[in-house]
Amino acid sequence: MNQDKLHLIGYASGIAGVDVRCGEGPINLQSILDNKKYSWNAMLKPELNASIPIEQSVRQLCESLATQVSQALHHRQRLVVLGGDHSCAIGTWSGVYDALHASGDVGLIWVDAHMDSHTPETTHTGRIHGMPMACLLGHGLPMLTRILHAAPKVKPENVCLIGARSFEEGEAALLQRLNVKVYLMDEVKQRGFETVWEEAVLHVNRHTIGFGISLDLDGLDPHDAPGVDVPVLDGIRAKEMGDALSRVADDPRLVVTEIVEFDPARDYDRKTEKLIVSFIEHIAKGKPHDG
Ligand SMILES: [Mn+2]
Repeated sequence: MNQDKLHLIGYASGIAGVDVRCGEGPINLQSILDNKKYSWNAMLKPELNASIPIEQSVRQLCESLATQVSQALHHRQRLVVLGGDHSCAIGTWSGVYDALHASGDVGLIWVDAHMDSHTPETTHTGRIHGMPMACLLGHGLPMLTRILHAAPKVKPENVCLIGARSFEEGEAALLQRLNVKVYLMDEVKQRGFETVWEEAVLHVNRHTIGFGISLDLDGLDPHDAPGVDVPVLDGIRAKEMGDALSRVADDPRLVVTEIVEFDPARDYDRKTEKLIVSFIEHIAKGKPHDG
């Protein structure tokens, strides 16, 4: 196995989000990324069958993703998961849990304009892409919280949210009750992204054997990343995010990076597409893990 190669998994689904065309994101990226530099482990697609409820399809897809992620980690591959809507996080971090929980807990930095911490009790839209953070913390539909294992996949003290600026009371209340560290966008602007990011890296590494990144592109400023379904003004600048990814790419504690919510149909000038490619290149330049 070539340990230098960066491995990619596509979650080609937008069925849990606002616009199903979000599912085209990883397919679009697969067509332009150089196959000599990257190894695609899988391109997961939802079963299109109107008689299956969406949550059932999402569960199946996330279970496949979790299995793929776990296998990649068992083979010590350096891995990036590409969405697709953010429901893929349920699969990604369930797979990380499956592979690593015997060794210890894994931390998670979640960059997002939203909190994604709704449960069926608090959601206004019913969409699962607004629920993955809650699911991973063990709150929500059992069919989504119990993928591969019944246990919660991350512990609240090991999670950091960065960039939130559009959220509802119910989900904010859940995160507050669980004492999850949240850097609202106001704080990011006041203190600077780099400062907040470095603090977050320390936070998620305090009690863990490593950490992951879940990057929802809508956490970025829509001027920099227009190709998303739920843009919110005044986000993190792409340059700062890219610099942060460059800095952590060499960090042996970085387990998996996930980049989600790319919708090519809403992109213009291929701006978001080029940005994602540059992010993946930053991560690919990092040193491979010691065997
Ligand atoms: Mn999200």
